[in-house]
Amino acid sequence: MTQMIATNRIKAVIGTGITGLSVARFLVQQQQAFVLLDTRATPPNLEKIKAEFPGVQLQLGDLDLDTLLHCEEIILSPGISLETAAIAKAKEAGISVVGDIELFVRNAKAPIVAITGSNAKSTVTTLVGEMAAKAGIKVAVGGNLGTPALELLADDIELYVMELSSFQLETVTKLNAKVATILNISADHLDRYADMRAYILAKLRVYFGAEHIVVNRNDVLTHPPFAAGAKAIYFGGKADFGSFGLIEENDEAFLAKNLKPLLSSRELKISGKHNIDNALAALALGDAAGIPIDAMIATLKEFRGLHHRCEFVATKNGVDFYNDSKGTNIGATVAAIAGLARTPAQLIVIAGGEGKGQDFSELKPVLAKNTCRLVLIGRDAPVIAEAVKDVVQIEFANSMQDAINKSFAYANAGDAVLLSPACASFDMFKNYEDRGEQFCAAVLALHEKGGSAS
Ligand code: UMA
Ligand code: ADP
Repeated sequence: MTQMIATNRIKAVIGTGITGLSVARFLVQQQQAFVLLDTRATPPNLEKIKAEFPGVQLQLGDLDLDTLLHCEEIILSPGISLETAAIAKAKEAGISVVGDIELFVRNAKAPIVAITGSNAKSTVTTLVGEMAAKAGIKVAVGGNLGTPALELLADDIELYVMELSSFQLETVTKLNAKVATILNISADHLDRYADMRAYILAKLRVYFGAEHIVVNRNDVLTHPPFAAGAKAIYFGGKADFGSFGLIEENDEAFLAKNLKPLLSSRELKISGKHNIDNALAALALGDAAGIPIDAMIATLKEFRGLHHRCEFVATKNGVDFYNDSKGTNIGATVAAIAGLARTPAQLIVIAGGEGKGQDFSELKPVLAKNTCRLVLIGRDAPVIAEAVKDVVQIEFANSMQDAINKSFAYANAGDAVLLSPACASFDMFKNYEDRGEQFCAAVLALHEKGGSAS
């Protein structure tokens, strides 16, 4: 391998996370020489890399521009921005900079369903994957969801269902998806992008070369500024031709294709109005990808949602508890509150953590419209309180246990308690999963008022 990297056909793989590892393995299979770089002095997977790729040159710390300029192509991990000085300079000098998704697209032999958006990506990706599997299609599901794209490549796969982040889309030239969607857009990752425009432009790349595009009728930011011959299918809102929407009849809502009802929203196991949108999006994507309607309906009747996403935990003294720890930005928490509010009964929302510089006044309309009460935790609790104090009653709590105790004390039978932080978790917890697990454990251990622990 060391001799191979002396040639000018060398590639540079940047990042030793799970993406970088998957790229390195792929290049070994292709008998392609590469050098591996990571900007950190002690990055992850070092031992694994040394054992698995013993001859490969490893460069740690500040990226060496000279090395990059001597490579025919740079394969960048999603956690590193294209704006990083050495990468921007190499690009300017004419070196191709791509990501693992570009390599995946060049090598995938089956159609791709490509799913991005600020929220709901994992839920919809999983749903479409389960719909395809139910129909007997040999499907591979991954991307930002967990399994890196290149690890999914196999000759017998009939359909790829891919969750793609804006970071991954930045380095894609032409995705050529069979079906592509941006589910919704709200502020996120503004620590990486100069502004919302730059973030949205990255997301829009999902539509490049798509045969069908699935568009959220209620979110204009997801609409492509170009049509480029793709067939558009809408989801959300009232049922209509060319769309997957809702038919409301006597207090009941039916999910429909064009104007034909498919199933009642009451048959869904996932909670909240926003999950009806997610079900409609999955139907639209699956339909365009050729998944039979019957298999999709059967999946929707069984799918219980993913852990930590508006997940029902327990009822205590008539109070329902929901864990939405994955609600890590304002857009997610707005959807969770709107989806689960039960006015005139109260929705007590536990929020807070690391606020990532978001403008929390964007929570005001949904808090004002519904009967809510806020219990705030974490570092940015005072920032959130300052932004929304005019429209909602607020309490502070110093731990998850304290937040649950306070919420339970305020709640009456018929009310609900929702953990949907609108923030990152790292100030108090290992990650969002840890935060959700602590919430669930404390809820399950609650002593019912006037009864014994259950
Ligand atoms: N890093 C450096 N120097 C480097 C390379 C990476 O400091 O040279 C840092 C990055 O800034 C980042 C961390 O290392 O903080 C991980 O970056 P990475 O690109 O090596 O990440 P991977 O481990 O390969 O995981 C990536 C996705 N991570 C990111 O985009 C940050 C994973 O999404 C994804 O599951 C995986 O590829 C497989 O496709 C995670 C994520 O947080 C879940 N995604 C963001 C989100 O969902 O909001 C976009
Ligand atoms: P992602 O992979 O995009 O983070 P998830 O499916 O993991 O998406 O859901 C993350 C959070 O997004 C959920 O916990 C919920 O708060 C919120 N959410 C779910 N569906 C929607 C939707 N349709 N619109 C806005 N927010 C949503």
